Parts: sequence; structure tokens; C-alpha cells
Amino acid sequence: MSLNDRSLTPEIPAAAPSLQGTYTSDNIKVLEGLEAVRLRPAMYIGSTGEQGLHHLVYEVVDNSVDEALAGYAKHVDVLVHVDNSVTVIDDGRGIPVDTKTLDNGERMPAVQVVLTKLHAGGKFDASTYKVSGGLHGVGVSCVNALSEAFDVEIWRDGHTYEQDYSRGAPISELREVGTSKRRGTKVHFLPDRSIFSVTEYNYDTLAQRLRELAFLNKGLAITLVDERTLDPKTGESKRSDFKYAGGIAEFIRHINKGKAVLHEQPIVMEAIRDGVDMEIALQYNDAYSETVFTFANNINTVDGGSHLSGFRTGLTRTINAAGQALGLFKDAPNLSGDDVREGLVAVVSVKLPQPQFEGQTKGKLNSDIAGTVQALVNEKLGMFLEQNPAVAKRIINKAIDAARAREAARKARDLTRRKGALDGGGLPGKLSDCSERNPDRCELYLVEGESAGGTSRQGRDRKFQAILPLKGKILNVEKARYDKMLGHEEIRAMITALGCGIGKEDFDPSKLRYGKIILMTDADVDGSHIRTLLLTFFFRHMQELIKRGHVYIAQPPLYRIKKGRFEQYIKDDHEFVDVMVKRASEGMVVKYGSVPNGTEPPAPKGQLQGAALTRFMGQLNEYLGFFEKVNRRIRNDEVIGLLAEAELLRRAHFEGQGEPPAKLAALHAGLQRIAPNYQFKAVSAPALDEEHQTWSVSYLDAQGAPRKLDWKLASTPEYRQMMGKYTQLREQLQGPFTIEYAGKAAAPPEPDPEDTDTETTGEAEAGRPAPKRQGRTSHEPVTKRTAAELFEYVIDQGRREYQVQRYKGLGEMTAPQLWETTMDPARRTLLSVRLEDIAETETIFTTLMGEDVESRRKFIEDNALDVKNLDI
Ligand code: 0RA
Repeated sequence: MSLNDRSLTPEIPAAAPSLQGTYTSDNIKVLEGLEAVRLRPAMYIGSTGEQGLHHLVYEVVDNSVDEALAGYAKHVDVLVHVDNSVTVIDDGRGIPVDTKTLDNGERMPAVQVVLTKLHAGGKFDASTYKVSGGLHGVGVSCVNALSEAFDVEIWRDGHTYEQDYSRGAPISELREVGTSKRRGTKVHFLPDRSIFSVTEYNYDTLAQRLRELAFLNKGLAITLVDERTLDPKTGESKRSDFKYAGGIAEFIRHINKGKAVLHEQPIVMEAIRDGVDMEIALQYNDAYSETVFTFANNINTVDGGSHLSGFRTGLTRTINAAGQALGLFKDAPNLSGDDVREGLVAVVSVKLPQPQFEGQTKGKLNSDIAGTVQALVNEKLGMFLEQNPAVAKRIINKAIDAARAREAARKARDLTRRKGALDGGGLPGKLSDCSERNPDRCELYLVEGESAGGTSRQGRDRKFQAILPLKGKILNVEKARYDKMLGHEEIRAMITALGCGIGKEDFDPSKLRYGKIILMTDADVDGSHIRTLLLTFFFRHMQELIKRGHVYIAQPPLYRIKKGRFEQYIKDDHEFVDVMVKRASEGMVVKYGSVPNGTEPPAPKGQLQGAALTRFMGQLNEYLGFFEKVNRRIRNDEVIGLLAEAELLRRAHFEGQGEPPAKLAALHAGLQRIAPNYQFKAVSAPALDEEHQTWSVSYLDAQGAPRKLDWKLASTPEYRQMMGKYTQLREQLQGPFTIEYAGKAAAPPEPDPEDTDTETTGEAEAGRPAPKRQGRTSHEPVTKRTAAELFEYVIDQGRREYQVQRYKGLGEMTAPQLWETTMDPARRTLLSVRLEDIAETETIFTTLMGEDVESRRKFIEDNALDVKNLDI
């Protein structure tokens, strides 16, 4: 993972804007703690990458969940805005606003202490189950420190309060802005782009954690809304509502969805003892893996701890005792922990004051509560099994089966080991190994199919790259028991090649023969299925290799474009558009603002060509992206154009006394001018909104839908982003545009007639009708009215000038092509396979490997698996 070096520059404003003139150097001192957060963000939130970015949301939400745990909040709403800023709203008590006196005698509102003091912990007392020093619980002040903008709104005691911050420093005083019957807190923050290397929120990542929190805190309603996906047709955004009256029992059902279970109802055990609030739920399915999630104070303790050991001991003892009582054993009870955990799905959630965590990632609970948890399991599970003997028999017989199978697998493994198939003794015949002996420098390519295997064998660097071709579909290990898996040839070859053994006793990641294991499959449905089967194998049987970052996915290019002797490989659709623009604008001269004023030829305001044109097109692409988003709210290009031209940027542009502000009057005039063209009705003169003291214009569109151009629209993130680009490009956005070519030499050349390697053209590939390749024999100037039309024209020219090939399989590439695009460390891009959320991965693999083939295929195509881009 790359650390963003800019993150080392603290950017606390030298002097916080003195709006009220009260923010002096004294106040800056308060920020010293937060400065540390900005200097070493990773120390506080784990990283400045994707995880850290998401952590900001969890940190704020944790505070809201605390309000729920304390019995106040019932709802938490999380909104992701188009600029990737986030709002979290709860109906808790509201952050206190009373004035506090600090140790140094300084006085400030409590909310400012909470938001600017490190380890004010957010709370003034330790009576709640607030986490201390875990991954979470660093305090909402850290979020403030790491946000370009952070505004809080509090409803408390009948009043509404607001305060704004930037990079941890208050830029306003706490102000009372009105009355309200509401109670709670709203936090809106924009993560600091100078600190985070990733600034886009991932919906699924947020949804997973919020769902988990809803499971863990039964009855709490959590909503997630993604405004980035606002649908222009329905006006709706993607949203998820999480509320589980059944708590972790429903969590269990969620994990077991699609699996055959041994008993319909999850077994639930709950109690508060010795000050520890314990909730345990479990349910057996008919499969062979074990899925246990443990939490302490809502934190997923990935490395377990005392609550897990207590649970495990309790489970093994209770099941052995129940089997004994039911007379199910021939001899003495001897089910091992592994036996009783085959097919087990369980969630153990404990809440305790001041929990102690340990380990690098603080993922292990250290507080000694093993005995307390074990006693609960002994008692409650014992009682359940006694009262439900039919269920008890099914569970215990499954464990007895597991014990037998384990014995059989041990024998099978001994046999295979003797034959030398599972250790380094004899490498598989299909493996083309590399000559390098230092594993760190070695790479193993697992390649789909014999033919691609052959190509990659020729294309590789044999010094450090080994190839293992895999024939057809490998075994679905999700559905097979251990002994069957070891009998499968492709899997055996893989285990032998990897050299690190398999199974509880034999697996030793330090013996891995290759530092990188690279899955290389076709970019089609079968390819992704094979990739998934391989990932399932690693996830189930060699998870440590994924955790240690050894598993990668090769990225063969998606396109090759070609013009004469020039060729280029392109990795995805985004880059495709980029390249089209860049190439098509070669030799082009674009004149803008060529107002036809009767003189011949019309005089343009300026012109663009070469690098300036390419740069402009790139920015235009961005501008049009934002433009489109604003347009989802208005749905009329020309109105958005008017809005942009009016340059309504600040609130002041909407305010005024008596007379509407000039910019708004101009907007109104523009609207009246275009109204007939679009059948707008009831275009109203600027009207004053009493509540907000701002002016706005409104009209009814052709469908009769009311449209309002007001400060609210102008303060949406998408409008601001659009205007940010607009003000940069203002001059060049003046239509109409005339496109000419700079001299004959610079005009785009005809496609090379000798080149017959034309399989498809860009037009056809993009799903458009393929117009005849026209060639550009004449270079008559072309005129386009708007920037959007200009953009479209240029992209179109790009497509025309190239032969575009879209690769479907590795087999379509030659050995040198494969090396150049996919295997050469200097040029390739690998995806690193990471395990972010084991619970979700668990569900994904169950879905993927389930019986329903169609839904599985669809899932694979929709999600393209949980892999993250990694530049190597
Ligand atoms: C400090 C003290 C109290 C609550 C909070 C902070 C609080 C923080 C956040 C952050 C987001 N939502 C929040 N809700 C509450 C205790 C309040 C009291 O004692 O009245």
C-alpha cells in the first residue's frame, strides 16, 4: 500500500479565519493535539488509504451508536454526497453545548471540546460501553482534524446550534440559529484530499459495516443513502435500510442464507453477568466449514480472544456432555473442537466497560472473560440440547461424522505424503518452474487452459516466472470434503507446486515457493468462474496466503487499438475514452466563441490545439460529468448552461434587500428567453424565501414538474464541483465551436491499407451501429454549438481512426503480446487480492458456490470480485 507523502504536511490554517475576530493564537494552541493527528493520521485511523477513509464514517457512526446503547438514539442516517462528503444524522441527546472551562482556564462550548480535544473521547464520563483505545474510539475530533470541512448541527433543549470547522480548526463560533423540537446531532464532513490517497467511498464497504452494526445493536435503524447514484428518472438514490429486531440471530440467518440448516431456529444465549453483556447465536448447516464471528463492543475481533476461547471450550464440553447423556457414543465422549465446529455458524458479541485489546491491529480481546462466556454456554446451550433432543441428535451425529471423516482424511494424507505428492519431493509434471531459488523473487502463474498455458510459457521470463496450466474447471472445494479435495488432480498439482502443504498440521506458509501467486484467467464468464474457484480454494484452505498478500490477479488488457504501425493496449473502458480523446485531437484546431456577427469569417475568441486542446478535453470530460449530475436534478441542458453562465457561486449572489440580486435577475431573463423552446410555464420572477432570506426563480417544465433554481441547488456538492470546473474553463466553454485541421501534414492519416488485422472497429464494439469508415478526404471545418456536442464529436473521430480489438481471452494474444501487456513487471498492473470483510467474503463464497448457477454467474459479472487496484 502506498502512503501518501502529502499526508506529512500539516495544513492547519495559519490563522483560523477570524470571522468574529475572536480566534486568536490562544485558540490555535487547542489544536496542538489535532496537529498530531494530521501529522501521523495512520496512527489514529489505521491508514490514509481506503480503510482509513471509511474509518472516518465509522468513527462518527460509533458516537451515534453509543447514543443508542445509552438508550437515546433510535435512528442513524448516513448519506454519501456526490463530492464524497458524508453526513451522519442521529436522534441521540445531541452533543452538549454548555460552556466548559479547560484546565488552562479557557472557556469554550462543550461541543468544541469534543471536536478539538484529542481523547476528550467524545464523552465526559466512562459509564457507557465506550471503547477505550481500540481501533475505533479515537474520537470524533480525529475526523474533524482530517476533514477539509466539518460542520455540525445540534438539536438540543429546543434549540438548533451550528458550528463549522476546517482541518480541525473552528472557522466560526458555535451559534444558535433557531428553535427546534428535534433532538440529535448532524455531522457533515469532507475528508481532506491532501491527506487521503483514496477519496471515493465504496457503498458496499459502508453497507457491510452498517449492516453489521444493526445486527449487533438490535432494533437500531440505520439507513445508508448514496446520492452519487441519484437516478434522473425516478429521482431516487441507492439506499439500504438496516433494522433487525432479532439482532445477531438474524445475522446468523443472513450468513446461512441459501444453506441447508440442521435446525430452523438459531440457538440464542443472552445474559448480563459480571458487568459483561453477552449475546451468542449459533446455527449448524450441512456443510463442512466453520464460521464464527466475534465482537467486543461492536468491534470485530478478528483475532478472537478470551470471549472466543470461552465460547469454544463451552461448546465442545456441552456437546460432548449432551452426546454422553443421549447415549450417542460407543466409548467415552471424544469429539474434538474441530469436530463440533464443522458446519457451525456462530456470532459471539460481548459488551463490557473498558475492554482491553491487543495485537497489531487490536483485533484481539484481552480482558479475561473466558470463564463468564463459557459458563453461559454450558448453562444455556446445555439446557437447549436437553429440551430439544431431536436437534441435539442431528448436531451431535454430524460431529461424529466429522470425527470419522477427519480420521479418513488423515489416512489419505499419510498415504499421499508417502507417495511424495504433497511435499516438494516431486513437482507436478505440468509445472514449468523458474530457475530462481529465492521464493521472494519467484512468481507462479496459475493459467486457465492448456493453450494459454503454452503461450505464457513462451512469453514468460523463465528466470523468475513459473507456469502451472490448469485444465478446465477445478474442483469446487466449497462442496467437497477434505479427502475428496486431496484426490483432485489439479488441486494436488497446485498444492505441490506451492510447497507450503495443506491442512491444520501440515500447512506452513513459510515454505511457500513463490512470493507471488498470480491467477491468470480469461476476461469472460468462464474465466471469472475459474478465478472464483481458485479464490475459494485459497480462502478456505490457505487463507493465510491471502492475508499475507501473496495472491494476485493478472490483468490482461481489454482493448488493443491500432493505426498503421502504432498500437496501444488499454486496460479498461475509462482509459479507452481518455485515449480516444487524446489521439483524436491530434492535429485538430478548435476555435471557440466564434460568434457569427455578420463579418466573414466570424471572429473567434480563441483557439486550442496540441497539448492545450488535449488538456481542455480532459477537463471538459470532468466538467461534463458534473454537468450531467446537476442535470439529473433539472433535466435540461440549456438551463444548466444558463446557471453556469450566471456564475451563482456564493450565498451573497442569492441574497438582497428589496431588489433581487443582479445575477438572479439575469438568470430569470435567460429562462424567459428559452422558455418557449421547451414549453416551460409559469416562469416566475425572482421570489424571496422568507425562511432562508434568499431569492430564487422557479418554473414548470414541459411535463408540469416544478423546478426551482435556488441557493439549495447551488450549494449541492455537484453544483459546486461543476462551477469549480466552469470557472476554470469559462473562456473556452463559449460556443459555438469550429473544428479545423492544422495543415495537411497534421491531419489524421488514413488507416494503413496494408493492415488487414481489422477484426472489429470501435463503433461496433461500443454497441453503436458501425458507420462506414469514411476516411477523411476533405477537412471541411465542422461547427458544433455546445461543448457537449464538441466532446462527442471528438470521441467519435477517435473511434473512426483506429482499429479497435476487444480481447476476450488470453488465447487471442501472442506470447510476446502476453509478456508485454500482462506479465512484464515493468509494464503490467496486478490486482492484489485482499480480505477486507471476512463475514461478507463468507457470504459471497456461499452465494457463488451455491446451487443456483445463474444467480452466481450474475453475481460474478456484477461484482467482478473483491479485488483492489494495486500499482506495481
Ligand atoms: C459528548 C457527550 C455526550 C454525547 C456526545 C458527546 C455525542 C457525540 C456525538 C457525535 C455524533 N453524535 C453524537 N451524539 C452525542 C453525552 C450527552 C449528554 O450527557 O447529554
